[in-house]
Amino acid sequence: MTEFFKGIPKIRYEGPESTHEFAFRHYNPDELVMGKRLEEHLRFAVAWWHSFAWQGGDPFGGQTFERPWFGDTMDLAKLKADTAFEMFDILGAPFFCFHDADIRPEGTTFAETLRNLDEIVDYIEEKMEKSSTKLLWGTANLFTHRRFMAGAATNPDPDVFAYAAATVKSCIDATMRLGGENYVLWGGREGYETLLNTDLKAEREHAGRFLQMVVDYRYKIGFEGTILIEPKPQEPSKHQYDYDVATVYGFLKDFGLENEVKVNIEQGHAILAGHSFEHELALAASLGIFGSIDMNRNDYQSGWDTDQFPDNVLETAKAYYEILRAGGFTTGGTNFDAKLRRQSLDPEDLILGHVGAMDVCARALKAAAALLEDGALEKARAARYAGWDRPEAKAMLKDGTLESISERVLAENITPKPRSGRQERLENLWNRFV
Ligand code: XUL
Ligand code: CO
Repeated sequence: MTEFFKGIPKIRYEGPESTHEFAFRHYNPDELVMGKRLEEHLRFAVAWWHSFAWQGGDPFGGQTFERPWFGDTMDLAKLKADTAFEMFDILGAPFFCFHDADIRPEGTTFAETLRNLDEIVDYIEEKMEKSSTKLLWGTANLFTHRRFMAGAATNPDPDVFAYAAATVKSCIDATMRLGGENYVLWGGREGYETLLNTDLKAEREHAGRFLQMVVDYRYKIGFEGTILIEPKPQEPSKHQYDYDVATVYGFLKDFGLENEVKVNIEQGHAILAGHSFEHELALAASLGIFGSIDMNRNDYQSGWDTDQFPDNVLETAKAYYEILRAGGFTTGGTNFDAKLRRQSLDPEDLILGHVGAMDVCARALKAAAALLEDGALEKARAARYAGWDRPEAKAMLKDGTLESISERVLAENITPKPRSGRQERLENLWNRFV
């Protein structure tokens, strides 16, 4: 045992009346919701980067956190892993997620970096044998090091493309060894700072070819997890190619990958793209590419990707409603891509940030399930489209032409009668369930 979380108890469900800080009030992993345990619905994951690697910096100031594992040696990387697994245990977290750079120090050569990764993956593998926490997904950090400043797969320099491909290969290998259920690609620097120096067509084609190689490799080694792209419109790039779900879908279609790759949708990224989280989820589900979520919240005033823990039950409930309507998670889950505020220095803050977020998600999922089971919203939605069940409406879609439809409109003197969309009534309905 490390000393880091000393004195912090294992978090247990105590019910909504509990006033104990270190307890769940709403997240009871064993509670049955729509016939499934809450833990299996939500599939919570802790993000290694925000919880253990991030040092508290912001654009105006550096490190605020002091952690005993900060530093670049393998021993410290192991101490970090020890502490991480202690936190997973305290929270009862079923999953975690990582980037290569979160778990191992960078070597002076690529070969040394690979050796470091291998050694820490061995170490994590041993820890996982004694733990019930599994790997939701792994990914490669292709954005922090200066070699990636102009992109990874979309870099003008083919040597960087090669370095990125070799890195992703090592990270898929690591993810597979640790039994990961998904592999994520987030292209933070796959975009541009200025169009003035950018060959947009070439960069997009290189990114498509790169993704085809990822999919080929996954079949080659028999990795059974889901490959996920995580859309984000900008930040750190001025413009990112994986802008939002619709853009990613167009990109996948273009490269013949729409049945191979799904999306990992992040609340804060949806907001940055000018969408709601539920919009991105509903669209992905309707396109058949919904995979997983990164749960957090952005500050609506600052306009940055602030990656805060979620605290808004209604907003979160609307998201889980779309997820449940789509049939729930399969390989995906709820990854807390969320970090402490830079003044939250204490080990307790790290635990309580997650406890609160897990409770918010549990409340939200239960409200969403109750509304879905009640059926009122789906009934109202179906009633709004009921006209499309009429034979002439079906025939119009099937073999209609502009001429045949025009003849029918004249012959039957069709005069549409506007009907209320009933938005306020449906909004009031949500209030009954949250
Ligand atoms: C960045 C972000 C990443 C990805 C993984 O905004 O969300 O942490 O989730 O690379
Ligand atoms: Co994310």
